[in-house]
Amino acid sequence: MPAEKNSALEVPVPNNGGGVWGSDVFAEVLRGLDVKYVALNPGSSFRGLHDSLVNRLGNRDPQMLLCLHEEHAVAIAHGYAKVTGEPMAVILHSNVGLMHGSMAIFNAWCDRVPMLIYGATGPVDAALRRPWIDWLHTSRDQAALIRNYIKWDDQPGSMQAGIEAMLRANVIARTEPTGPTYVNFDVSIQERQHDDLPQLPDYGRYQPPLPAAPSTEGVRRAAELLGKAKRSVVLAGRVSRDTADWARRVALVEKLDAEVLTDIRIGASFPTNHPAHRSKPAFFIDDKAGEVLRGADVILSLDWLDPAGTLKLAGEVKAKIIQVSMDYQLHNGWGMEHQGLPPADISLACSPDTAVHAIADELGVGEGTVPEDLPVLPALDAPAPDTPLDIMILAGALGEGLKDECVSIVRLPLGWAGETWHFRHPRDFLGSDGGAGIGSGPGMLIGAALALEETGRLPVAVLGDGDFMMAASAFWTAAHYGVPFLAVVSNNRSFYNDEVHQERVAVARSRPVENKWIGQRIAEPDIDIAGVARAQGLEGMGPVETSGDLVEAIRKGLKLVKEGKAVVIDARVKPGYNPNMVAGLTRSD
Ligand SMILES: Cc1ncc(C[n+]2csc(CCOP(=O)(O)OP(=O)(O)O)c2C)c(N)n1
Ligand SMILES: [Mg+2]
Repeated sequence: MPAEKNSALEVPVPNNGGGVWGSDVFAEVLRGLDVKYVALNPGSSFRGLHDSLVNRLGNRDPQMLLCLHEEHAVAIAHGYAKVTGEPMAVILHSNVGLMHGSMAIFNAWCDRVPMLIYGATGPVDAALRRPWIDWLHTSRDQAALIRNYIKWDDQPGSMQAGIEAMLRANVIARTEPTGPTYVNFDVSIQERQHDDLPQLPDYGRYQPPLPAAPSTEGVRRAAELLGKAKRSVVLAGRVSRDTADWARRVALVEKLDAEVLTDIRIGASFPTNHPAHRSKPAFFIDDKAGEVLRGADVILSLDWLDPAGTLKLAGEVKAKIIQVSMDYQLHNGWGMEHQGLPPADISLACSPDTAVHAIADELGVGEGTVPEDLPVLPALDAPAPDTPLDIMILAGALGEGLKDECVSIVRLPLGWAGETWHFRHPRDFLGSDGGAGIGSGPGMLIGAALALEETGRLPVAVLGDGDFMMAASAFWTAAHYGVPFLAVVSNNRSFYNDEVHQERVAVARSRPVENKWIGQRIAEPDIDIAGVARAQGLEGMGPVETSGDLVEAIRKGLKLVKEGKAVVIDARVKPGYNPNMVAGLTRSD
């Protein structure tokens, strides 16, 4: 668990009294749940809880992370959970803060990360409401705003009920498949005084269940099918960040002599430089991956993000399919993030790594070799220094600039070509935003960077300029709390994804493709990305326009990151996506 951030910061003067208040109890429970940080933007609906965190707990365990927008607070918790697998707490002010946070909650939900979201409402008892503002910020069934994309919510009616709600929300958020939960505290319950602190729970007795085991019969049949297969394919999907799980996965693949596909929307799941790895991690499978799937006789889907969509893209696939996933438990009829319904000849209802261990045990596969923390391995040579930047040249320059460094790639932009870089460890790459809600990159980078500090890895992100600007005010939190990272903004001065779409529409309608940039290009004036960073206390560098200048900026930036600084480099790139992404985005079926 990462240590507290900047221990000299935001230390309250000692408080030795003031009685016991409802929110003091909730703050104590938060500490009891072993939550290290609570990301928030303030609001009067939780002024009681805010006071308790500062004056009862002394702003430690958990420590507050002040954010300039609720969307950033949630994104920070999201990034943190992607590294640790642990939930961070977030507090959102009444209905308005919840509305601000909601897109980021959707991203976290789609990405299946645990998160403890707390909220507050004006007094449920109308007689207690202050004129005007308490009425504005009280909604009936506030959680209805987000209920379709969280696992559980409650609005407890008393302090005692609040304790139970917090315990239950914690268990549910951490139970696989993990996800966000929401507890909404009535301001009056927070601000009610009590004679004594109640008996606090024995937290060890309110833990998530042990991992569900797959059916013995299912594992036996899966092992038999895989053991006999002539050409098996493993779809390495939403697996854990655990190195022992990674080792066993690789060992199983080697024993089966299987082929493996990985996905750039989720974190590193298999060594991409392994001889069994096929094609490249991508948003949409390409022809090569399709060929692999069409040639398979057995496919093992390890909670692959979209097996039905992948099969559709591949064409005629004859293989028997073993589907490992518990994701169906979260499918609720509102969102379609469950994707198409895949066929399955054997279905194992457990986490993908539990299945891997069980199948490996059945086949007598050893533990495998735990991966090491290694320096980056780009798959491109360094480009000539005077080459103008595009997304491919940027990848080559990044590799050169980060040479010999052990980093975690926290985020890659939409146009990234998966073949340009290798991942050899679960922390080499953390994947994407889950819900494709733009404006999550900065917050998720900060949360991941916070969690990565103890790993010795340097957090590195390549962010789209649109993503960067939508959430630019997230960065102040990194400067304030001293969270180091290197962010390279792949600045094509456009919401380029949508230029791709306008081009498709123009072609289909025989209209001028030359107009695709209108309403998309972020130019005239060009944004001073480095200035936006500097204005908030970060180190801002650039703009750079060539490979050589980017390599130099990265090297300078790395020195600063190692001194604890958050660094942003503005890399001006020619607009463009890799062809596979363009094809996937613009398909009509
Ligand atoms: C909240 C939200 N608004 C709009 C979109 C539509 N959208 C998808 S990608 C994209 C462009 C993102 O721009 P940038 O981060 O600069 O990436 P680029 O495509 O230019 O590489 C937009 C606007 C979205 N997915 N989410
Ligand atoms: Mg852009």
